Amino acid sequence: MKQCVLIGKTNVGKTVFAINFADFLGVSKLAIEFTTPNGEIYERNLSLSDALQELTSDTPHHTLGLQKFQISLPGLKGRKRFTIVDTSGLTEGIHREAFVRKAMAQTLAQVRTAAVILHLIDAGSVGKVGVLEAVGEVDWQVAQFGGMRRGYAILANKMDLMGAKQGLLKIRQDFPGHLIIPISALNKTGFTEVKQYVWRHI
Ligand SMILES: Nc1nc2c(ncn2[C@@H]2O[C@H](COP(=O)(O)OP(=O)(O)O)[C@@H](O)[C@H]2O)c(=O)[nH]1
Ligand SMILES: [Mg+2]
Repeated sequence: MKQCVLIGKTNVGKTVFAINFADFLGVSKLAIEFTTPNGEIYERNLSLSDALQELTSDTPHHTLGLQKFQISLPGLKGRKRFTIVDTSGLTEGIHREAFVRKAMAQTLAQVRTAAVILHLIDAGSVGKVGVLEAVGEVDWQVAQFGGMRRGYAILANKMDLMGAKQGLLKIRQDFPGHLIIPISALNKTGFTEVKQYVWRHI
């Protein structure tokens, strides 16, 4: 099964995007396969609203390990099935907790085999705190790696926040040559374009 991997710094909205994108694609219940950083696997069924409540948070590193679920995407030429892989957030430098470091290594391992890599950047914070704090070395690294292959796009998230327009301009300046799709994971805007992009690469 082809995989669409969500990657990016912690708190940029990867998990909100995963759940709301599933909703947008017509999924009403999620069968989520969790893989802990230690490699243990278990499955849970969650409604979309329970998933949003339990799995997203404004404290960093709420998602540790991988959360995968299957999506069936309807298109003109039938359906395509693929797996969305929500990953733990990347941080700058070497994190002090071994468990978090393990989770990050696990995230990077997913990227190698992914058909689609969606790299989320928080455009709302870029406008607010300046690109240096919101976008880090780790984002440049991901973009450099992603730019060498097919199926890599940047999602400029939180476009509903004040200052996000300015943030988007800055992201466009700083990541030239990449496809950048502005979205609000919270309000489900920009999702049609993301869907078309995923469809083309799955
Ligand atoms: N305003 C706004 N907040 C968002 C958006 N997407 C996510 N958030 C918030 O950002 C925080 C982190 O979201 P989460 O999905 O857990 O981030 P993750 O660590 O990348 O998985 C939560 O408080 C979300 O409600 C968005 O599009 N707009
Ligand atoms: Mg998360």
